[in-house]
Amino acid sequence: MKNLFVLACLCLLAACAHGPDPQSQGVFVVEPADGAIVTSPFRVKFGVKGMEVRPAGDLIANTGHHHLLIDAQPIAQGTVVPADATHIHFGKGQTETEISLAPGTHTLTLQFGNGAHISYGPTMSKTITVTVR
Ligand SMILES: [Cu+2]
Repeated sequence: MKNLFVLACLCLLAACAHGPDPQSQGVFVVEPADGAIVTSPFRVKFGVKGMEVRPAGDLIANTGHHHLLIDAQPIAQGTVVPADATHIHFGKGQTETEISLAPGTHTLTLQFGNGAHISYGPTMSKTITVTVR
C-alpha cells in the first residue's frame, strides 16, 4: 500500500516536470472566431492562460512566447518550432499580428513555446479554421 502511494507521488511529480497542466494551462485565439470569414489583411490576437508571455531568450518555467502556424500541425513537446513562412515566431512577446492569406480555407494554430523556441506541445496549442474571401 505504501509503495503504491510513493508510486502515485512519483507519477504526479513526473507529470509536473514533463508538461503543461491541461486543466489550468492553455492558449486560445481571441480573434478571429473559429470558423470566421475574413478578408486579408486581418488581425489575429493571441491569448494564454496559466503561463506568462516573455520575450525569447530566458528559460523560465511556465513562460514563453506565441507562434502562429499557418496550415500546419501543432509541434510535438520538446521540439524546436521551425522558423519559416508558415511558422511565425513572436519572440518579442507580441500578443497580436496582422496577416494576409490567399482566398480559401486555412487553419491557424497557436503554439506556445519556451524562451528557446521549444514547443510546450499540443496541450499548449489551439487550432481554428478561417475562410479568407
Ligand atoms: Cu519562437
